[in-house]
Amino acid sequence: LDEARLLQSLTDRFLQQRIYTYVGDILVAVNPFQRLPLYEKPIAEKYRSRAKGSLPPHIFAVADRAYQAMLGRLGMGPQNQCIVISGESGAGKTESTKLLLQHLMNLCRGHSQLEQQILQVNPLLEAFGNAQTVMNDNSSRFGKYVQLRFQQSTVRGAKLSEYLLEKSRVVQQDAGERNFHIFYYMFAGLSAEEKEIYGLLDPARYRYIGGHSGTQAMIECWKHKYREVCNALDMVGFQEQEQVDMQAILAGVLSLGNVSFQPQESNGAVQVGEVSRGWLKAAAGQFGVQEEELLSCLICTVSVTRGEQIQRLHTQQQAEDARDSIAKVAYGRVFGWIVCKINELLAESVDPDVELREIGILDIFGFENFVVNRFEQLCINLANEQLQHFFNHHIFQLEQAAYREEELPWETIAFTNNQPILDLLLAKPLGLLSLLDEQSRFPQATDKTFVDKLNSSFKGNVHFQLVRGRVPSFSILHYAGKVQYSASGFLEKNRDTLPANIRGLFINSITPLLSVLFTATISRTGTLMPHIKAKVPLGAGDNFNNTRKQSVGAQFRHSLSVLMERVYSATPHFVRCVKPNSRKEPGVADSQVLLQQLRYNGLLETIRIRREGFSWRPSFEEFVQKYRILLIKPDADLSKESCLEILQSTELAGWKCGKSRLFFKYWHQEQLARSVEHLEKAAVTIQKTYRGFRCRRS
Ligand code: AD9
Ligand code: MG
Repeated sequence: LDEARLLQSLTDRFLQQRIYTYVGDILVAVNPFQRLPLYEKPIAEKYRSRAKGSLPPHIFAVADRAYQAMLGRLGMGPQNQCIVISGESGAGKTESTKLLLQHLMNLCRGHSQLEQQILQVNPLLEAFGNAQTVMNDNSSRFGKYVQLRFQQSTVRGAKLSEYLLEKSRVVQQDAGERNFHIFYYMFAGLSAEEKEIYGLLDPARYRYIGGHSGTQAMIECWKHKYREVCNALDMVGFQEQEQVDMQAILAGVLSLGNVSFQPQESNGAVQVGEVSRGWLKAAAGQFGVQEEELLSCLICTVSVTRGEQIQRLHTQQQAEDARDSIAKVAYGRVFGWIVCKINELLAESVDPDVELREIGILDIFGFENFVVNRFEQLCINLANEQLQHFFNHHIFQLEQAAYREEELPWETIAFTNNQPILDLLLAKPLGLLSLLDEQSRFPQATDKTFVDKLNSSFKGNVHFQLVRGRVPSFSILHYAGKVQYSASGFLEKNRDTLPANIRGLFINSITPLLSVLFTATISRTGTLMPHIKAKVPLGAGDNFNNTRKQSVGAQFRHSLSVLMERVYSATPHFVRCVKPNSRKEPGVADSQVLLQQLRYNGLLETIRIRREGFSWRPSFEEFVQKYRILLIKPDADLSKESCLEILQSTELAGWKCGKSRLFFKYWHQEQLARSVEHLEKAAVTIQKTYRGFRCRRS
């Protein structure tokens, strides 16, 4: 099998609307960009406890396999599972996640309230965390890891971890992009009276949503989505007052965005004109704070040095930055709070002694390369590098190391290891993020001095390129291609400081939710802990004026390493999403676009290792314990000889025997499971017949 044939095969299948293909035990999903009749109930019913090879490849089969494996029905004992979905922006990760969740809930079959709540989490998160970008109309602007917790076959709880929401989108979007969906949904879905309550006017007037309104068809769709969000909020368990407060904060953010400033007058303070006063008043009203206090946060910074309050007046630029910081922090905190609230509402309530098993699903923001790439893209692409590394580690490194250790005859398969890129970004103390932190601590440092530092540190590094031009920039050669980053704003975004007076302003808000958001901190387990003095709010991604500041880069690095620990400790299932073309068109396969993804995904090497490799490697003891039933010899000793005896009694071919374990292809496991099933059925039949025979005799 070569590259051309793999491409041909995927293309042919795609054009016949067969979008799913297995590469060994990895599922490749080509985005159809249209609804296909693949997910109806009768089809879902088929993918229930079925051997993988017996039905066409499907995302439901991945869910089924993870579920069966979690329950220990695939011969390895019950184990935590994780499903890792990767692919560039717009490739179909979030859609795949939804289908996986839907099928997993279907497999539990309890129709419980919890299952319904879990399914409602997605529309909620998408409304607040997704937005239209040039690469995807419904692009995830945050990463998420959903952990479903099971007690035997029943789901008992769910936990959500959220990674780095792209808060900057609240205040700025590039051409062809939009703000977070929820803003448009609100305008389309709120009644005239409700809009009046929230002080919302014509959407075309708001700067933060770029004056965008939509076509009539879009507005209809948004209206429908708004109702979906409200239903989801109700279903998951958000109180009515919380929902009202949440929308008031969002309306306040929009009004605040329209406040503009004129240059300083003689007293040195920036001026706010008549029209802006109106917007300021509206924002203060929605935030439940005093207009003058809000104004003071915009036009000056207050700091306390040796017990003395020092007031520093803002320039026009600083006032605009303060306005945008308030908008970003308010939105970011609402999002963080939604996630915490979901975690509180969906947490399992079981006896701590009950052992729960877990299936995690990872859906992050895909690899991005825009015309202008910023700090956010660097973080997003770093997360994708990590994931690619995990994939390589699991598929190539671990596997080949195991063959060597067990002295199996094996010809090493080369793969592109992206460790050098991870080192470039993450190494301490000389990786890019560390250098950024170091520069962020110098008050005099600028984005330019940061790039100079990078240029001198990474001279000669093949993954780093210097870019000459007016704006300080640099390029990184990622596993998925070269990306040029504009360094403007890197230092500020990494520091992400929030002046103490802004925090004070919101703590004193009469809008209960705002006050909670700024008093509470978010614990390391992702729950909201009100009235605890804020330390470093994890996940919320912003810093207060306190001594133990942690940069955004450092927080992100930490949360990525926690995530990696989680996925490394579970049995992974991989779904590789690919985009058939860059124009979001159904039925069009662009071979260049496809080929590029197949190459950087390492799919060709994956095919080789999957064809030649052995995905299931039980020890001799494990194997005999599980399959001695096939010999009908309960006392068979746990030795290599017993293993061979068992295997000779079956028709299995193509397995290998190492020093301490056996090596099987993934389908062997299914064949063995079927043999056991047959034997058990036969035993039951014999028992019944024997009983019937005894009855008749007596
Ligand atoms: V990003 O990294 O979050 O920007 P994703 O998540 O990989 O990206 P997403 O799942 O949002 O991409 O898919 C993009 C669009 O493709 C969706 O909005 C759908 O319109 C379309 N899509 C993807 N998968 C399917 C599918 N299985 N069936 C139908 C699909 N449409
Ligand atoms: Mg997505």
